[in-house]
Amino acid sequence: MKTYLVTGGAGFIGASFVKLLLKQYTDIRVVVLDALTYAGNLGTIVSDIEDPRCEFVKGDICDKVLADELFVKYNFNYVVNFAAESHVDRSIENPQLFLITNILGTQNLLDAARKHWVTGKDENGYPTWKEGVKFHQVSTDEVYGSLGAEGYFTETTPLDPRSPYSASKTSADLFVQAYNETFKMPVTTTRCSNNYGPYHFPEKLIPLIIKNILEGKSLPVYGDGTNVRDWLYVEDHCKAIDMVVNNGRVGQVYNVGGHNEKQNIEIVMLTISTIRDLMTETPAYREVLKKKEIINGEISIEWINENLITYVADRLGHDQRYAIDPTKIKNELGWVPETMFAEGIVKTIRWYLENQAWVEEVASGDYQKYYDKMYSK
Ligand code: NAD
Ligand code: TDX
Repeated sequence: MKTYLVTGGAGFIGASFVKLLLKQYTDIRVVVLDALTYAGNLGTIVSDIEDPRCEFVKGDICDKVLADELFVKYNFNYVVNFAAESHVDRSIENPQLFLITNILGTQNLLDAARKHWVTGKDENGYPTWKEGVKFHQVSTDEVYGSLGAEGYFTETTPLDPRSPYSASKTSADLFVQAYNETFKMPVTTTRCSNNYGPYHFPEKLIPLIIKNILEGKSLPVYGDGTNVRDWLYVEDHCKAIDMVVNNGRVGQVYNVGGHNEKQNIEIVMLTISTIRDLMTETPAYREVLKKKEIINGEISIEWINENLITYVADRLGHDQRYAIDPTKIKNELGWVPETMFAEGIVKTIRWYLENQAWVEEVASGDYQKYYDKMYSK
């Protein structure tokens, strides 16, 4: 039986990974360590932690004593580190928190793993490691910086982070590589493009646009809306991580992306048209609209159109374009994205229309203060 420590497993991607593990493997134990910050929500994994194979621990990845206790108690085979402060806009408001969680937190986990996984020394003085253990770091394409109109990020593209968020993720990646070089620690890293799908916190572009449409609010597009992101359905990302944890070569970085580049303005337009299509096809979905205009006895959706779009001040240091070349993971491990964007966006929007209770729960409290502060500028 393999025991996984999944940090940040109550967040968007970590939760999807926990669900994938429990679905895919019977003989498994999953320990979720999550501090339940504003971005973490137990409601996302409530059915998973009821499973006897899964345990939830509320705690901080920076907590040395806790990390030690967990390694002693559970004897992990794998650490998969999702826990992070993940929002670029928040990193512009409060960079220090990103250094603490993303860099110090990762280094604390690396040290706990080193303490518990090292078995001795080889003839050159390097640590020797327990059989089959691995530390996997979940990273991002943002470490490579920003592209012009052409080209793709490969694993050998020089690191060039430009936001406090990406600088902190890059530093964490470098620590992971340094532990591999210095201590021969068995590590792998994945660098993925923008994810979308269910349980995505509504401060990120796609869920924010969906939420605002349902509330009849304007749709804030930063700058001129031409910035390009490379979108990948969250389950495809998790499948890639699972493949790399199991079969990725130690010490290697794998880029993960689905060749699905879109300008932000296209994403916003597509979200508008998909919501309209779904509400035309299934009029019952109109019930979730907070803005209910009744025309001829029917809830109208005529007002859901591009007039809702508002161009707002650009993000400081806004990266223009991200695009991933996933050749390495495809050739070495056979990973390919399975959910095309046209299908994934419909699945995602349907999920939001059917899970408004989740949105309302995560968006209560601090979220409203954050939204008012960010979008009143
Ligand atoms: P998220 O913000 O939705 O979730 C982060 C989770 O980490 C939350 O559950 C939060 O409570 C937890 N957390 C935060 N600080 C913690 C701490 N100190 N100790 C323990 N838990 C803590 O983020 P996400 O979008 O799911 O991203 C997960 C990982 O994937 C991150 O490392 C991120 O950098 C990376 N990533 C994200 C994307 C994307 O598009 N969202 C793309 C590529 C890589
Ligand atoms: O209101 C908005 N309006 C807007 O135009 C928001 C929230 C975003 N945007 C733009 C900024 C970006 O160009 O949309 C694009 C996507 O923005 P985010 O959803 O904030 O994602 P991004 O900054 O690209 O970062 C995401 O992908 C890489 C994740 O949040 C990171 O954790 C991941 O590493």
